[in-house]
Amino acid sequence: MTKKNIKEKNKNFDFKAIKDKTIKTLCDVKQWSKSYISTNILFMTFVITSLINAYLIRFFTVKNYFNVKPIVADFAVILIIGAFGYLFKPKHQFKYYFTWSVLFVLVCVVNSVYYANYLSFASFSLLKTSTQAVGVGDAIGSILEIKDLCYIYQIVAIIFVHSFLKKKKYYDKVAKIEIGKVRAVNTFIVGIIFIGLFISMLTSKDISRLGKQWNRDSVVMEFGIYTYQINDLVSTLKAELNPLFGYDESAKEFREYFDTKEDTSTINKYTNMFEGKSVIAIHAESIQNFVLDASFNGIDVAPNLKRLASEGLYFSNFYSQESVGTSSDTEFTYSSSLMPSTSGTVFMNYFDRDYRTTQKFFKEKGYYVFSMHGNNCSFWNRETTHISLGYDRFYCHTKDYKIDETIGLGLSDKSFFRQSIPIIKQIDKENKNFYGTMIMLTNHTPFTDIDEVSDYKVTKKYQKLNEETGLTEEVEAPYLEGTTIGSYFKSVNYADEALGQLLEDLDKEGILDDTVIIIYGDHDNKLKKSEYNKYYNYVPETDSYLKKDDEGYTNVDYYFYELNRKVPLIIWSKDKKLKTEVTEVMGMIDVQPTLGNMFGFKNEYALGNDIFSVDENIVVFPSGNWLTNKMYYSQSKDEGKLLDENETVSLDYIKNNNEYAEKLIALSNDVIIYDMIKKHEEAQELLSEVE
Ligand code: GP9
Ligand code: MN
Repeated sequence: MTKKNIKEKNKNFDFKAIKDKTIKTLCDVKQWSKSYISTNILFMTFVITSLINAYLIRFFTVKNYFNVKPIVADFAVILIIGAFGYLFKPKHQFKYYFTWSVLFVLVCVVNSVYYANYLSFASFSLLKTSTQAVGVGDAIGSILEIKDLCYIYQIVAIIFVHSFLKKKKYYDKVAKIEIGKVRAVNTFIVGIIFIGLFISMLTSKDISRLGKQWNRDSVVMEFGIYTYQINDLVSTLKAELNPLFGYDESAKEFREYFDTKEDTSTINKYTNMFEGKSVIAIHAESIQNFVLDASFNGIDVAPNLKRLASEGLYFSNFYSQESVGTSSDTEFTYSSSLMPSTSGTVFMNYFDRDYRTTQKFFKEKGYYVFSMHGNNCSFWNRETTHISLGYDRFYCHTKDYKIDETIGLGLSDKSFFRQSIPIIKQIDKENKNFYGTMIMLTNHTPFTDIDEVSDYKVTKKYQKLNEETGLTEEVEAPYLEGTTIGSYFKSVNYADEALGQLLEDLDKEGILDDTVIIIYGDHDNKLKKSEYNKYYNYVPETDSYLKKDDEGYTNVDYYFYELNRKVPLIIWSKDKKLKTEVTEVMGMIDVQPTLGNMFGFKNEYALGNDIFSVDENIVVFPSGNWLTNKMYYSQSKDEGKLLDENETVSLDYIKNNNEYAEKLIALSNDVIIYDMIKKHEEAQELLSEVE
């Protein structure tokens, strides 16, 4: 045999052996898979349906269809939870998987509804606010969509599969071969392997976001819905326990920040301008800024707001910084110059802390400080929190008002204002000065009741050629009639009329002569992008909408939507017509320092700025996103939009602002959780006593 032949033979031999081995392995795998599948049907139904639902919820909300990370994370969580099902006898496993299916479906449905209404994911911390759930219940109910319920098929599927298996005596057969503990351990180990794989895909930013949990969208985008919800449960429990841990480190950061903080406040032309004047601050529910420019057939949506804005100080680039606490977060941020808390809400969870509020400063000046609201006194825990914020009295609901006209969530704004006049008159008589907050209610989502009381039309009239007569005539296209955004405009128009009436009545009583009016929109209207598309892209001639490539098309994309969420802030007084528009970007957190400058008080623990003392301001949102006069930056997307595309910013600019945003949120949260202001003051006092 030649050398060549031997080589040839060896080669043939090796190849055959490998081939046989491969075929055998494949057969084994096939056999094993067949037997695995036929004896794990219920478990697999649970895994597959849970996985599909986890994908669906992201599909309908954050829309990151092609990201593998959340799929791996969801799969790992499902496997680990599913593994424990094997610890039950086969015939009892259904109860286990059924219970988890119901829980998972609940997570998906609740988050789907919550996202549709609040563009964020639900939090266990809000369970504490169960009274609020009742309050906004009708709002949510009317916006429930089919897609919110599609997840329920999982429960149907698991029941169906179970009854089928029962009929086929499947559980008895499996009981004979299944060693539950082994399957549980094996499945658990596979779950852990997937967790390992998932962790290897994570960036340090992802991990820090999971820890902080304030960027809910990006947690769901990267970690999937189940990890998000489990993590949320942990951080909600932590919120209860937080004050017990981590104080020293946070106190150090707090001291460092305030010790090195440079005082940017200046004496400017607004300093002490309104010292000694009374104040009525109007919390304008869901009033967004763009309504000031809106009109239908030549009739303004909000003529009163427009007039006040043109006569007074009008902040036209002003943003709310609310989180899950919506109205209550705005009340807090407005009053304290702190950000909302990152878990739970200040009004429900951290109301008993010592905050340096505008209300307390006015009280120190001898003002009578009160608040008024037509809705339930306990909503957002206001009855308690308002007192701890420094109000002397909270006039609310049936305690102080006759619920004689109901629109949407409760007492109509017109009736609320009408009934408030005699109360304010009395306060004005009994006190030299007062500071009052009036919380409006009618313009609250879903705006559906308004059609019954409003005759404001959201149609579009246009000229059309009558081909028979050859003359042009006016035709009315339906435009926004019957749409949610149409109802919103009607509702804003109603709220604006109510405001106009209030000011007229206050004037008649002589109260406006010595009172400054502050109006702020508390947050955006929570409408979907598709509603804005109806507003911006309507074609009356064809009763249809412009398409992407059509001339004049407005693309309501992510950035358009976010930038459009701004709300009005107006400071107006009858005798001082300031007629000034302030275009610098400004957040709710900046209101207290700005008012402080005008009314003569200063909160040394404020995290915002007097807008007249800064050259370039930054608005940080609770999501970690931020806005300057140059750009809007989304931390969850890790990208931003330049407001003027001809300008540029450096990478350092973005990095520094990202860091600032994270620092601000964390610091503010520490102040809230650890009652830092009180503790710091106590420590200072002790120190001065020792000295
Ligand atoms: C309820 C009202 C609305 O009293 O302030 O609260 P919101 O749902 O906007 O937080
Ligand atoms: Mn609100």
